[in-house]
Amino acid sequence: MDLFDEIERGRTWREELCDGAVVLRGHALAIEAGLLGAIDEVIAQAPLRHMTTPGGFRMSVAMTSCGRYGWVTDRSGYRYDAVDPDSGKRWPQMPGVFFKLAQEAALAAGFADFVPDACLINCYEPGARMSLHQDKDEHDFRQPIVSVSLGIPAVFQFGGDRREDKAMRIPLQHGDVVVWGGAARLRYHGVLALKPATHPLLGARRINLTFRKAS
Ligand code: MD3
Ligand code: FE
Repeated sequence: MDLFDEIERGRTWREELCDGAVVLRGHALAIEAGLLGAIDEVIAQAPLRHMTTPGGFRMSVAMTSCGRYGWVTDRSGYRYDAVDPDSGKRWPQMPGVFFKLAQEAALAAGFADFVPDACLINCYEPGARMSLHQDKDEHDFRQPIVSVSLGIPAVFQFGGDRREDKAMRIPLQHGDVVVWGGAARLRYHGVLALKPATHPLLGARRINLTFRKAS
């Protein structure tokens, strides 16, 4: 069954946030077991870690990556790197179930031929947050970013083109997939501190996958 059948049957639905940003509510639910198994396999090879920002702060979100490139931050700055600095090895391959979901979601939002080469895995525990930022480390901003939310709920902040612009608050739940492209691609965004909660499959954690074309 593909995405379009799922929408027709009412198991998932779409919400357009603005030009270029589409929420596919519940779209990852049908493959949650496959996603969680693949996440465990990636994390076994490239463990989640709390990285340090260039300013010297420890991030409250634990991260790892898979695919050709991973996103890293340390005292020297932010970058995509083909090598995991913790292991000195390449990042784990992007699982097929990840790639297929990202490509299909992008297509449903009008972005044909999305070929992600990086998947960042963010893990939040209650209290963890991500302050407003832009995603600008990729080469081609015509390529969208696809995000997949799993586990306990979060409130996503979707701002404007300037940090001071007022941000919309969008609740994101287990199974929600969002495609951020076009005019939305460079907007400021963040995640409010997570409230304590437990999810039947993930416990007191939220895992967010973001698919990017870094190169
Ligand atoms: C809107 N992650 O990893 S995903 C990030 O929930 C990041 O972990 C958040 O922001 C998280 O960089 C949000 C949703 C998201 C991702 C990229 C975007 C929204 C975006 C890029 C442009 C606009
Ligand atoms: Fe981001």
